[in-house]
Amino acid sequence: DNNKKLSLTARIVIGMIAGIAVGALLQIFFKGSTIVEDYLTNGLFFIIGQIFIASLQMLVVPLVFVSLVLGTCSLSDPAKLGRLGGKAVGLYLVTTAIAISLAIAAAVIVQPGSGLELETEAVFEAKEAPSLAQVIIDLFPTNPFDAFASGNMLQIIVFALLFGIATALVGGKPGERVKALFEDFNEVIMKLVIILMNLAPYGVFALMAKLFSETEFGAITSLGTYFVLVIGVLLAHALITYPIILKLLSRMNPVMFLRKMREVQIFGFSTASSNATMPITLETVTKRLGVHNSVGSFTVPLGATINMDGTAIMQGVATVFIAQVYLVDLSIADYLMVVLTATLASIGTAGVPGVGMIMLAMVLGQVGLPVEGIGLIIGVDRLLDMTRTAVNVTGDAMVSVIVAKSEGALDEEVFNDANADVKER
Ligand code: DAS
Repeated sequence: DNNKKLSLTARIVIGMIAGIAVGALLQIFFKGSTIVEDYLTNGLFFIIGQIFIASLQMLVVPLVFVSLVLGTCSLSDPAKLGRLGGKAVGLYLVTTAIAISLAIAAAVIVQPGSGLELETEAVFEAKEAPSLAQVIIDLFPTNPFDAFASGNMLQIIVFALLFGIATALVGGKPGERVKALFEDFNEVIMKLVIILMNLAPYGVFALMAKLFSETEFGAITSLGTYFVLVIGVLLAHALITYPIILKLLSRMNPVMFLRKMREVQIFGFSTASSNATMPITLETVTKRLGVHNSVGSFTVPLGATINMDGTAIMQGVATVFIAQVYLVDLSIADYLMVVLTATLASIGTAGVPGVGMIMLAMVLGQVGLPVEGIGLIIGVDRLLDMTRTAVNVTGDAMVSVIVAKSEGALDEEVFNDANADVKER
């Protein structure tokens, strides 16, 4: 029965640790062996890892559309949506601003970049940060099927909201039938999510084994202070800021919250993609944390797209670090511009691997720092990307709980039940 079978979380943790161990051993004992490289690192591990991530991403668009239409047409009154949206977006922006301010303060105190002479690698061109007007205009899909095909998350969210509101307004037989249809679809897709979660130990193993068998950790030593500082602020944000905010705004138990978020954080860490992790975030938020689908189906996809506290933390530290290496003195106004640009830049970009570096180019451009400064830190960014993605998804879940609680849409019994939904897994 259940307690004999290892819990899914345990199996995923074992998969992660085994992957790291195997990868490290291969790097230590079989360095440069083409057999290992061709048949394992770039062979078996690569294939299994990519299939695992693809299978998660495969579910994102159908899951977001179906769960959000269902969630929206289940709302008692559509006016609630405005309140919900306002609270969610407000909290996402505030937590991101807190995150980046923490990061800048820490970097100004620790001075990770002072006295460093580093050569830079070639980097990409800085894209202009999107204007707020453009971001708002881009929210509305001219063709929903194109939004689906390109995975334009914000446009899918807007279309699903409109479709759900219209379904609720139609009411009567047609409304009921559409709602019933989406309820059944949602059950099926959620079952798919559970099936994929059971494949996670192997997928996480493969991702970790590949990463640790090929990553040169030497670069970290020369950027040690920068690397440790980013990790430190990320941990502080997840283990101190979030528990304080959760306790203050929802009175729910932060320890129970973080315990239940472990799996989601491992998915975020191993995939380095909030988007790919979204099905797990949504399943955990609704089935284990007790957030009603009418809230979670909106706040989780929205958060995965516009809420990236971990990314903002890296950008805060990286900006100060690069300014220090290039001996540029940033003023308070510059730092405020960094906070504003990083927050705005995170709204327009989806949660996929490496997007933080691309947004960093926008931030540097806005304060007149040399974009090639990214070349200094890109070498250690993979591990930092994984860690900050785990923080990003934690923030999405936390805001979902707070908003649900404030809307009376949080099942506190489920939240406080350590074994909620374990049997399903
Ligand atoms: N990997 C991004 C995410 O999925 C974060 C980042 O690139 O900074 O949230």
